[in-house]
Amino acid sequence: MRLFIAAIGLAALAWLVLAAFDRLLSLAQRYMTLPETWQSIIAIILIAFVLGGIWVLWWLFGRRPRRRAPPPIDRPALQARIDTLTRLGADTGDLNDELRELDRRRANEQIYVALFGDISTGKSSLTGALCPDAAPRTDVLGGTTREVGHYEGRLPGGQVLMLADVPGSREADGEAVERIAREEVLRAHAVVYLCAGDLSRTQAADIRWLGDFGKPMVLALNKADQWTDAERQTLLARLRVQSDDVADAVIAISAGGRERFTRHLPDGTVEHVQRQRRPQLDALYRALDDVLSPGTAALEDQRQHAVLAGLHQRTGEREADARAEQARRIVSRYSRRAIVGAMAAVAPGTDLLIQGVLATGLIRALAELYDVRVSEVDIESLIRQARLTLRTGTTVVLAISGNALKAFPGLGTLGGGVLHAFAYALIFDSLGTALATSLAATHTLDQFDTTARMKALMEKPDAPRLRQLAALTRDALRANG
Ligand SMILES: Nc1nc2c(ncn2[C@@H]2O[C@H](COP(=O)(O)OP(=O)(O)OP(=O)(O)O)[C@@H](O)[C@H]2O)c(=O)[nH]1
Ligand SMILES: [Mg+2]
Repeated sequence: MRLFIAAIGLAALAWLVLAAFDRLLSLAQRYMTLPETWQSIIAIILIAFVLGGIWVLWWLFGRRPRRRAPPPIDRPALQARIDTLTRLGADTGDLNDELRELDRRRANEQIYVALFGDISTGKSSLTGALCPDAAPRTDVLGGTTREVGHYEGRLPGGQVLMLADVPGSREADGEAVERIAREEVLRAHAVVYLCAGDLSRTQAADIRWLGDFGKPMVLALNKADQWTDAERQTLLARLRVQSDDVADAVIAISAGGRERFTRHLPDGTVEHVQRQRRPQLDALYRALDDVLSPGTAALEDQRQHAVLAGLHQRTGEREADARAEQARRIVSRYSRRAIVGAMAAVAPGTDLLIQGVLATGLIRALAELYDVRVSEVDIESLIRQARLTLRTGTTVVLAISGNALKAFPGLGTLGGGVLHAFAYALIFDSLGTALATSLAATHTLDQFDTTARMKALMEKPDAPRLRQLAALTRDALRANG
């Protein structure tokens, strides 16, 4: 049957192709019979159509750098999430400041261009070259710029720009300044990414990061005076490949910078001289003209998009932190109950069995915190799995608890049963912490992932955690008498 349908389909297709061909032939024949002037007019129109089609295809697929625009972020929804975080006690001052800065820049209608790149690639030198009145500090030492500086510059065509000179990336221990730099880069309408040779893996990742935010971007190979023409061309070709065609333009420039040399004078004395290298920025002027050509309104839309996408990420991180903090409180509350429960048991056995009611409460509370729906059956099977895990680890848990008692002598004085109380604290804390991290990572109740994490936490607790559990056990026991 399928063969039959396929045969009919093929026959219909062949008939259509033949008919189209026949039509084309008859059109061609009629064309040949037309007077010469008509023939020329039709030929010109046809050629114009073909050229127009090629141009549209090139415009659609050829020229555009390969970039994905981030998904649009709903600002009122984002604001609501930030407000919820504020109510939960999280520090959201910087998130609100970012929104205010977004509005402030929209109102002042200035075009911002950020200079971004690794330390010592010449960002401050380029700022100095583009804004002759500004004098940002530059030095051969990496990490010279420590904060964002704004300088007004003007392109040869007359366009006024606000340049942002930001601290360089990849300085040892420079995560904090690097974050400041990235946040500033997202606030700009366009970015000039500076490098001084082949891209390292981290530099290529920076460029992809910019591309993911849809940033208009020029990749500039600086210090081009250090290379011959041929070397420069080879480097530029390699940069295009390494940057995965994400940049709007890949160019070579010379920001200038200072050069130091020694001069031997006729009287035999030696002089150390510093002078400014001549900047070569024509390619940059052309690339910036091109990148900024969509105009203020279009660039501003893109900018807002990127800032909101960045804020969405930061808010998400803050939400994850706030949840983790709440999860810690829940786990601590249940571990405390487990300690009290252990002491209340008439004769605590050596078989450490997870206390079903408490474990159910803990699992429910954490699942609710992470918005994961769980059924009775899910909870039952997680507890069963946790008990199985525990059975093989009982001796280890008791040994660890025994050692912890010796390490925290205050506990030993609290009398019998403390060993079990501490063991319960370790078990509940391991189960709760494991479940919270598993829920955060997988967004489902995965009993195998949870119990694998639980086993690791139970059998290899680190010293600060043991200390904290010892304190919890001591306080719970003292409070209960
Ligand atoms: N040969 C050459 N050297 C340059 C050029 N531009 C800058 N330099 C030198 O590169 C060094 C670093 O320049 P900076 O402008 O301080 O670099 P930066 O990117 O601002 O550095 P950080 O602020 O530390 O991130 C200085 O010694 C400059 O003189 C250039 O076009 N050619
Ligand atoms: Mg600098």
